[in-house]
Amino acid sequence: MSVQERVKHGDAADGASALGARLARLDGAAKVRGAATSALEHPIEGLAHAVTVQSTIPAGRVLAIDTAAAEAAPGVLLVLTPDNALRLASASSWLGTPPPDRPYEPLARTVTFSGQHVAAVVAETFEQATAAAALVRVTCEAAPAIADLDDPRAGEGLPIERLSMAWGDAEAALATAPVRIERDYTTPREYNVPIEPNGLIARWDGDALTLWEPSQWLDGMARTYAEWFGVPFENVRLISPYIGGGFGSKALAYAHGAIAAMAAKMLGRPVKLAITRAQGFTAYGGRPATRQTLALGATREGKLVSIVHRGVNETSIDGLAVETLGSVTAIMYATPNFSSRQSVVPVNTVLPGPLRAPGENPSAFGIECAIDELAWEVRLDPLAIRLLNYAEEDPHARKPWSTRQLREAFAAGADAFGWWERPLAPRSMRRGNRLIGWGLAAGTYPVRRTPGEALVRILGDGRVEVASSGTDMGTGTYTILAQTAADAVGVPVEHVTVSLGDSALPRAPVSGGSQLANLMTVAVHKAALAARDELIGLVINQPGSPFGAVQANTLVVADGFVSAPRGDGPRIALAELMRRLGRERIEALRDMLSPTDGDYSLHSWCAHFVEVAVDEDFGTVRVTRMVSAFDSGRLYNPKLAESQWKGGIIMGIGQALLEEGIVDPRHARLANANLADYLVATNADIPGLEVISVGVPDPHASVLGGKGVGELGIVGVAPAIANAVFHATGRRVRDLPITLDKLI
Ligand code: MCN
Ligand code: MOS
Repeated sequence: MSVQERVKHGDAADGASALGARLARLDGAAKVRGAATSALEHPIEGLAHAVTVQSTIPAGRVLAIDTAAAEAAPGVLLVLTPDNALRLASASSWLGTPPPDRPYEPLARTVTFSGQHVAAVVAETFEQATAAAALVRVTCEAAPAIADLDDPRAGEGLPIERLSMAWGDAEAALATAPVRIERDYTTPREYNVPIEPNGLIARWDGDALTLWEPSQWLDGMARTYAEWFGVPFENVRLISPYIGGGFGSKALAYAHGAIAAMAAKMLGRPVKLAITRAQGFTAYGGRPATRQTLALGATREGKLVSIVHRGVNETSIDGLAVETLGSVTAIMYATPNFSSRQSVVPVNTVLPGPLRAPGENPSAFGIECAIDELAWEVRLDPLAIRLLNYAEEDPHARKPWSTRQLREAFAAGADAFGWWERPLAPRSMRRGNRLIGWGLAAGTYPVRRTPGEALVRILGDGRVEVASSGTDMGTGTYTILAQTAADAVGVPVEHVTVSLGDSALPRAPVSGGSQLANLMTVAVHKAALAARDELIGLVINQPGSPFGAVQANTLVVADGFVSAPRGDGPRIALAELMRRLGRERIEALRDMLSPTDGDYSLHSWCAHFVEVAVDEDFGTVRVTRMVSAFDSGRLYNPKLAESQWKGGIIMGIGQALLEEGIVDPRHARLANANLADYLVATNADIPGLEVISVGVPDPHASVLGGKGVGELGIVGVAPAIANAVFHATGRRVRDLPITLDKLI
């Protein structure tokens, strides 16, 4: 269906396709018809296939690798081990910190986790490589391992001083507070399992490397490959126009990428390496397990006087992953005394990575459960205690909020849910043998900003092109950028072509931290206005111009035509003007910066209201109803923003009730590295979800008024469900997921 037809079918309100309209995804048809080619589907001539050999021990040394049998197996082209591997250089960190001056070894000699790549086999077919990989004999000397946070060898951990936050005297205020609670909350390892598994095709042409690899950050990943192989950045081209989700797992280049690119270089042939679903649990890390202790001190009326917070998360033995557990704790509620400290505990796992709302998500689980426990302690309604302790400014940064429509979110959510009917005491509602409970929790996510550019080009035929190395994970980037350019230039949205997902295009920041929409719309808006203004300037100044007598800034560009302000002059199509100018293109490249005035604390906010039904006999929990209200500022496309919020909520329901990486303490190995045993939410787990926008344009977050959307939805869902389960059953489950064994 063309955009025009979709508009007629009511996908876009009032035929509007401008920024803010409910335009359906422009890439939607290609995605559902299978026409959106995934990285690994690219038909590349002469492809060889790589399969890695993984360690079966969690810690120790590789003593010897016997490759003879594998080398003799049918179709085998190369068996890679640390001994014949190419020498690679270390790459800069995620934040661009220069690399240490030592080689990077994607095949490990020293094993630090079970599943680590220690060798790789490249063969003519995937089946031959898989069969030969099973013939590689690895001899190891095992060392004692630390399985997880509960391992007696784990120790107290390493403090992360830069995350310490304190004001007032939290310990003293806690000690004298009339009401005190102190509780521990834990979240297990959780994994990124997007529908499209990771993997890549790597091909060298001389010293130029082309990679077809799903990517949330083409620029950053291309830089990593360039540094590993010691070639200029321009020599690396990463191509990723469509990706089947990532949730944080596709922002960086991993060891398997280095292995595939190395094999391709050594063989002089393109190499494909597909990460299997099982390998998706060890080829990159998910959210680390976390433990938080929250002590709240309050008056008898429920007003906070102190919060003492301690958080710890797992990291890997030789890498640092920090899940910022105090991030929501420090800003959600007003308290005169506060202290938060964080530490990490190295365990034998792959380096944990980002998973939808890293930091904020588990942080909210702690504080949003704890405030609920305090509410019950002082017999106050959970919404009332949140309003009583509402933070009128950022309590940590001591700055005004740019916008904080959290009160509005509470009100709108409560009204739509019917919260006001809620009986205070737990176990007061039931339907047959099912106990009914209502819970709520708030969430937040910061507005982040990193640099980048976008290019907008008006073509000779009046069409408009947008180009950037940014990505669309299913979020809607293609669509909102077409809307932005159409608006700013003044053409119908179907005259705009958006090119994304190619590192050769102007550099974009990571599609992570819920920042891409705000940053890219600003850059495209600026570039589109610049290109349009240049066109108008040229038109007005052309000898014999029909608009020669008109003031440039009064000309109207709309629907692909330029006309005089009151419609009393000529009305000429962009294509015709370009022809008269003899121009094939007019283009502008602009950055993503929004001018800022004043110093504000920038965040998006939400409130989730949940009804659960808990089977009294079996302890099974079902979410039966949910209403969530969001402040993401101005929405660039409400249809897509709502879909993003719902996606986050669905993941949050899975997190609350199902998702749990189970570590076998004997082998420090994940026991459920597959989608049959690592459960994510399916349609049957999800009730009707009502989402409400209460945002107002935030001029400080972006000149276009938007705040983050993609990660916000998940934050606060798990505590809202835990709080509802308490209300249903009177049982407080502080360890996710809330499974039936914890309730019976
Ligand atoms: N949007 C809007 N109005 C705004 C802001 C955003 O309408 N003011 C809409 C747009 O359609 C935009 C989308 O929301 O494309 C997401 O925008 P934003 O919040 O800026 O997030 P990013 O574009 O940076 O996307 C990344 C974010 C993150 S960090 C994770 S994790 C995540 C998420 O988006 N992973 C996803 N959503 C996902 N959605 C899908 N389908 N798959 C993933 O892997
Ligand atoms: Mo999102 S976890 O920041 O990619």
